[in-house]
Parts: sequence; C-alpha cells; structure tokens
Amino acid sequence: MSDHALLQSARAQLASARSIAVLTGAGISADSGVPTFRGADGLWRNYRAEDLATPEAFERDPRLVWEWYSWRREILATKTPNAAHDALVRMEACTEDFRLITQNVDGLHRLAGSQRLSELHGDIWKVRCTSCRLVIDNRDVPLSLLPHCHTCGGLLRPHIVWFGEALDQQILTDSIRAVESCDVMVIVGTSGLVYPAAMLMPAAKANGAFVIEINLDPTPYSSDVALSLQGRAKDLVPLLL
Ligand code: BV8
Ligand code: ZN
Repeated sequence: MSDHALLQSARAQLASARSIAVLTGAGISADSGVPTFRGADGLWRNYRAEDLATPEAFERDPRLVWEWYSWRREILATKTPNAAHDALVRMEACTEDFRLITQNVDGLHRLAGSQRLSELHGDIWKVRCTSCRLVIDNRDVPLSLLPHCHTCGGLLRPHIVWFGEALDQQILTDSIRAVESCDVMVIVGTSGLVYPAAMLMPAAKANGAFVIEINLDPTPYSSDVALSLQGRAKDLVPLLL
C-alpha cells in the first residue's frame, strides 16, 4: 500500500474508534530536541544510562546520579512540546475513551495538556524522599546536588522508575486495562525494548485492537502491527486526525 493509502486507512480506523490507547517513547520528544535513549545523539552514548538509572548507582554515588538528572533537566527546561504532543491532546479531546501511556519522564505530554495520561517510568520534575517516601514537585534547574527532605531530612531521589525497580502498580494496571479494551492502539517513537512497557502492544493485539506504529525506523513491533508508518512523529501524528 502507498504511504497515502496507509495513512488513509489509519485515519479511518481512528475516526471510527470509540476507545483509543496511545503508547509513546523517546522518539515523540526527539522532535522537541530531547535526546533519545538509543539514537545517534542518545543519552546512552554520552552517559551509560544503565550504569546511572539504577538504585545501585544511586546507593553507590548519589551525587553522580543527581548530576546526570540535573544535566537532563537543564536540557529539558529549554524544550517545548511539538506538533505530535499537541495532536495527541486533540485526539484525546475527541475520543470518548482515551488513555495516553508514556515511557518518557520529560513531562512534555503534561505540558502540552494531555489529561488522561499514565507516566509509566515516573517524572523527572518530581523527587521522592528515600526515608518518608514523600513525593514533591521540584523544578529546580540545576538541582542542588544531594537535596534533602524538609520533613524528615532524608535524602531525596528522582521520582523515576530505575532499571530493576517495579513500576507503580496502579499506573501499570490502568495502562494494561486501557490496551486490553481499546479498538485502536497507536505506538509512537519507541524501540520496544524495555519491559514491562513492551508487553502493552502484544496485549492490545490479543484483545483484537488495530495497532498502528509510527517510527523513524523499523522496530521489533513493525512486522507485528496492522499499520507501520515510517517517518517523524511531528509530521505523521497530526495527519492521523
Ligand atoms: C522491572 C527511567 C522488575 C530512567 C527507564 C531482559 C529481558 C526482559 C527484561 C529485562 C531484561 N533484563 C532486564 C530487564 C528488565 C528491564 C528491561 O526491560 N531492560 C531492557 C533494557 C532489556 N526492565 C526493568 O528493569 C523495569 N523494571 O522489570 O522490574 C521488578 C518487578 C517487581 C519487583 C521488582 C522488580 C523498569 C524499566 C524502567 C526503566 N526506566 N527510564 C530514566 O529515564 O532516567 S526506561 C528508558 O527506556 C526510558 O524511560 C525510555 O522511555 C525507555 C524506552 O526507550 P524508548 O522510549 O523506546 O527510547 P529509545 O531511544 O530506545 O527509542 C526511541 C525510538 O524513537 C527509536 O525506535 C527511534 O527510531 C524512534 N525515533 C527517534 N526519533 C524519532 C523517532 N520516531 C518518530 N519520530 C522521531 N523524530
Ligand atoms: Zn522525608
């Protein structure tokens, strides 16, 4: 099928969908200038994220981990949502049953105005006390290194799910429920490598959903989805409406 026909088919499926679930990854924020995890400009190239985004790394050297998050916040503080984030806000407004599930911690979907949003891996603009577990909004850029809780004096950590850590059970349950009941699932800008987020697409397919992928490159999902649209999220997502 030509790209135009693929797009027409995707639009038709979405126009008639009562329930839509969307899963996004770092690729949707790439068009806002935010480095992806595994791309050429990837965060993982300059900083071995698997060495930093773990509880062991924080235990061993909290200052280094805070420096990495502070550096990411400095990048993010200058970034704004792009046309793909904005198009998903419009899609939510005209869909009866909608859930946006993101692996991104950059806060750009929230900034764009998405409401029915599940942040699987947390939020870089929140911190959590390692003692009393209080979660606090904190937009300091740069972050004071080794910030401490005003309530109990405990060391604060990023409110982010690190590798080897369990996701928030409620957020995961809401996300699984959404993909198991949707008519159409749209997957934008993820390499589909990280679990349990990577299980959401097979779960949607098992429920009979029509799955559409938007990605710059082919991914492990591409051969399994109903429609795979290749291109930039900021160009393609708005065309789905
Ligand atoms: C858990 C927060 C258990 C950190 C992140 C072996 C097999 C299976 C699983 C595992 C395994 N070994 C280890 C595991 C488990 C592990 C895992 O999945 N590892 C992977 C690497 C194999 N998972 C975990 O540890 C999870 N926890 O399993 O806990 C447990 C259970 C109970 C009790 C205790 C423990 C926790 C996972 C969460 C990790 N945290 N982020 C931080 O951000 O600082 S994950 C990190 O990767 C980011 O959140 C990111 O969002 C996520 C996924 O990456 P992508 O978003 O896909 O980004 P990527 O760069 O990879 O791809 C970008 C895509 O966009 C590309 O496809 C590119 O082509 C495309 N693109 C680029 N530009 C554009 C574009 N597309 C469109 N337009 C463009 N312009
Ligand atoms: Zn505390």
